[in-house]
Amino acid sequence: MDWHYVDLQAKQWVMEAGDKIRDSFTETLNIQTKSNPNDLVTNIDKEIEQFFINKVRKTFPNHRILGEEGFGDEVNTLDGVVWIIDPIDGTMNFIHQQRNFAISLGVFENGIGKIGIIYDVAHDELYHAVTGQGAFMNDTELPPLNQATVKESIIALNATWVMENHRIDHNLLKPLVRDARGTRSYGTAALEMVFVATGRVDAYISMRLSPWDVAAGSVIIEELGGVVTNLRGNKLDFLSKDSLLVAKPGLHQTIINDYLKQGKW
Ligand code: 2AM
Ligand code: CA
Repeated sequence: MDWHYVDLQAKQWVMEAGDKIRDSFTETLNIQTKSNPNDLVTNIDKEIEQFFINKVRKTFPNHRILGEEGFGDEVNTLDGVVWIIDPIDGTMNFIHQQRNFAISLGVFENGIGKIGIIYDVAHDELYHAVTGQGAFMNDTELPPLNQATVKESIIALNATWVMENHRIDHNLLKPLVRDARGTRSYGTAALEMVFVATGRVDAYISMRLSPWDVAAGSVIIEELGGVVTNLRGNKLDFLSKDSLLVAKPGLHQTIINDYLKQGKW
């Protein structure tokens, strides 16, 4: 597989999709709900996913596509080449803020991440990596991630997880929130992963994300020496929903050993 060619195509399509999304800012959105009243989708999410699917199918007819809005293939294995696409990650932000959302596109071969592209449309910042060839923000290569301590870290996480909720004991993350230098919440998993990649935050935690939320980000983070697992420290399978812990290398180990193994959940 000529990954350089696949990467060039993918980036070109992502930039085109970004133009379409920016054009939509002046249009009236058609907003619908999915699994619950706060789980939103718009006509733009659907149109952008279909745009990618048409491009991939025409150019790489043997590749399969796993897309959030369900216009791709029914993907139950990662055999062969699979594109994992979230046309808009952070749809609630897209609707309410017209910023803090991203296009997220990962390409995997036999379960191994090969290409990760995340486009922060509102800031025109394209984060991209081909495995083994470095990770970049626009044309600037990102440096490898350094070690960090909890007390000097900013940790991205949603306040939901320290409120009573039906996924974890809400007391589990309290010591980590207390010991960290600060916490932040952006509402877009793809950009929160990219913020770990650039060092704007040191770790990102979520209790439940889908493959399209994390596929591209994991390629970029791992290229920089960061660590991507679920909260038990196990690798993700990119086929099912899972929890997520993304962090700088030593910090990841510390969070698992000193905080997450202590709690019952
Ligand atoms: P989305 O905007 O593509 O739905 C918000 O905290 C982050 O979690 C976003 O990346 C959002 O992706 C994702 N998210 C929101 N609801 C979700 C759900 N029910 N399952 C998995 N991920 C979700
Ligand atoms: Ca989405």
